[in-house]
Amino acid sequence: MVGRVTPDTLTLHEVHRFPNEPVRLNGTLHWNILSLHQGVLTGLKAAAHGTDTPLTSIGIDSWAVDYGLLDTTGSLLGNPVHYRDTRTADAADTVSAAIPPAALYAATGLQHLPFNTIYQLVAARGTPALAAAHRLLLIPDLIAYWLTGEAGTELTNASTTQLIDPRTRAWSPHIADTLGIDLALFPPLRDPGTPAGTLLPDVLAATGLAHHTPVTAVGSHDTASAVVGVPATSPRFAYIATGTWSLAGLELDAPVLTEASRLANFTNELGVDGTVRYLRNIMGLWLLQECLRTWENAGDQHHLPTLLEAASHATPLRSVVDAGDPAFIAPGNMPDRIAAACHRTGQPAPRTPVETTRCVLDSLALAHRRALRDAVRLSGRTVDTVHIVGGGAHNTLLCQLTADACGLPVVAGPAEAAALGNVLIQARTAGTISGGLPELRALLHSTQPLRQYEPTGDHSAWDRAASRLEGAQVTATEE
Ligand code: LRH
Repeated sequence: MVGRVTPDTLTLHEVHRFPNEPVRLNGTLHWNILSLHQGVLTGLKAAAHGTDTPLTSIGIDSWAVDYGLLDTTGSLLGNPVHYRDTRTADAADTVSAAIPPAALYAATGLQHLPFNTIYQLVAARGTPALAAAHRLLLIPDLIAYWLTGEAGTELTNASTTQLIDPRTRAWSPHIADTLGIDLALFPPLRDPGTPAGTLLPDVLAATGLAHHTPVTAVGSHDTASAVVGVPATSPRFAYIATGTWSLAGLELDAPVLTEASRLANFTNELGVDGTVRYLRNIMGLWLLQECLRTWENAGDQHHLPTLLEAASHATPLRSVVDAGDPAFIAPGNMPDRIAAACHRTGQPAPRTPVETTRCVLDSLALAHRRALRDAVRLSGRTVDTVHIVGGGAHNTLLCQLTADACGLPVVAGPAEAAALGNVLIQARTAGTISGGLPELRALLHSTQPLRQYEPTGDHSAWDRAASRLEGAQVTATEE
């Protein structure tokens, strides 16, 4: 994506898009990291050729928690493992035997997600790759290293490792020591808005970019950049960054580390400009993507817009599932898992792809409502507007259902909030624009197309649907 920024204009232009297809090898799900790096180089080349002015800067963001290991010569020790791989299945027990969950939450403020980096590192203990590792680089830091030869650990993404103390915004040596994790593997922390090196000669040759093109550290966690990209005009906003995941919550200036917050499985990830992203992970459109993949593998191809249109006329709230349930994390037959979850909670299983789609969207809207209500209750803040950013902002049914479920107006867009948030931090670092997050958001608000949804319908229907899941959700939280 190439962004063009002035103090009162902001445009984004897609110059290259490439697939990100994980590969299962020897029973382990990997990222195809070299193909992703090649996609980055091709994209940079397209960016270099597509503009008449040299690029001011490059910023990198990606999904969180995953990492590559390098040996002493800087060579990659194997393909990074995908966070949806099941290798962490037993790691939570190992970790909680060493550090009680309440103590881990008090120290790190992270919700329990089975794939947080600490669980991956505990699962990788004793492997030859970890034994040989000299350095660990989170995915965007790995790409930055390959572009510049300079190694750093960008802070917003570092906070998803569960090895950072959200009060000090620094490593938590006690947690690392107790779990036998060597913090020296991580290169020094760097803040968004700081230099991250200039391009290596082979990158210049492959892309045609100008010498000294700087790489700038941005919110390298995609969700951190997406939250920068929320076009809020008042401080009383909630956000839902929807794409593969729905990340629903609030922006705070200090973490909430209470026991109630832990039991509600809320996370305190670190944001740009000293903020905290207080949110819960909800399965997101992954549920639907994985259904489509399952149907397609069975020879039953569906056109998403047609399916969504039909789902908008399907019976509302016929059955709902807990869209926060970790049982949906791994790839595999999603329609069957959804049907099984409906049976478990005494509801009719969806019978057709249209009914499954409606069940997914109703369930996501219900989970959005629950997360935002919990966030308000646990933080003591009030909310008057919900912003939906990310790919899900294009999904009109999801946006309307979320407005209905939350009983609040929803402002949808921009879909490319992460790329915009990334570009804005680069532009501010380069001195093209100035100001804090409210000023950056004002620029987004005045330049990006947004769509507003007002809450409609019978609000009590959502209460009744929520009560169908309550028993199941309490059990999940207590576990
Ligand atoms: C979204 C995301 C999310 C993480 C998950 C691993 O892309 O970064 O914030 O929890 O991927």
